[in-house]
Amino acid sequence: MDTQDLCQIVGHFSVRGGVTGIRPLGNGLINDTFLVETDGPDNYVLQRINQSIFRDVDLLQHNIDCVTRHIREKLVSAGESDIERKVLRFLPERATGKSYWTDGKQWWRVSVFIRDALTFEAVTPEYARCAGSAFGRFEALLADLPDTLGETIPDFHNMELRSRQLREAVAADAAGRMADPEVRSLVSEIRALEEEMCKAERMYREGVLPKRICHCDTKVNNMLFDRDGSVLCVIDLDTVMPSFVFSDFGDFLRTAANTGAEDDPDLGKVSFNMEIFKAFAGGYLASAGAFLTPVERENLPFAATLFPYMQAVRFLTDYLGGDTYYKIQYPEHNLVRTRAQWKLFCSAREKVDEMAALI
Ligand code: GN1
Ligand code: MG
Repeated sequence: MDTQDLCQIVGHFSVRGGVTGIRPLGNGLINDTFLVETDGPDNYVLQRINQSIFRDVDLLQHNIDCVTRHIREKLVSAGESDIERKVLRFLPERATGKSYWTDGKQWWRVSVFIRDALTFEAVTPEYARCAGSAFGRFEALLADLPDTLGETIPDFHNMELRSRQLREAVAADAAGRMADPEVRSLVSEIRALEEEMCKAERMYREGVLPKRICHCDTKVNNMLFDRDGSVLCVIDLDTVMPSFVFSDFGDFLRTAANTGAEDDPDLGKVSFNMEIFKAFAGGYLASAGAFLTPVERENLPFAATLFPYMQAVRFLTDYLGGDTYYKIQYPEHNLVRTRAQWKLFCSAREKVDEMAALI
């Protein structure tokens, strides 16, 4: 797709000013994202929604419209300043007024690019504390959302489902990768802990663990920071849906507390950083502490292990299935990601007692 085509797509939305440039933005693994520069007052973010993953784009955009409207109203009634930098604004499509445009084959949306914001792949403890309090606040802001949100990916963070998908991928062995002894040993190490790692779903069935509206993709690079370290805005709202609070707590730490990269080929660099845990948990408990139940609170260390575990399961499932879900840069990428997430999980698991003491 060239700049001219992208320009035409942008033309379906009511952008202000003329487009002066379009270039790829960020490194998300699912959607395609571009920065649209203009000679008008704002720049924009153009995204192609991955419709093989988000099957119901109407529902997806309905969720996003509800969430952004609700947060905006709350910020206005709290008398906040600089609101345009604190919540995303999606542009209406000119003909339909909807927040997306489709030609029936591809789905696109445009939001206003938030100025002077910083993104990170790794954070300092100080930024982690701010992020913790931002996520607690995000969940608190959405606690009284009047609209019903659908699950844009049903059972997205359901560990029982993810385990079943791994078992199915092992049985099907679609890409013939089970022949590799390393893969077989990863599968058996992962599966040995399956029961233990599916405890949230059991607690939910027993009625002792609630679902709340969560973000469900709290990777550190889904947050926009201001220069002073405070979190301006939480982005990437595709997966906002009812889930356990473990989702947001665990997925942030999975990325931020990793001393290496998500896909680090050097496992020596990967470990779970307790300084980040301490700062993030401190910030989170300061803003979410009031609504968390004792069961939620005491399982936060479990959440810190659950997400590297779940991500290892998801990357390995995709590897076994022939790399159909996550974008990859080289053939073994999903295996390298699996190894790194597994290493991170093992490191976090060694530290759960220490985490519990801090909580
Ligand atoms: C995907 O879109 P992105 O890159 O922020 C994925 C997350 C994974 C993450 C792993 C819809 O997030 O669940 O944790 O990759 N999103 C979806 O990096 O599957
Ligand atoms: Mg993202």
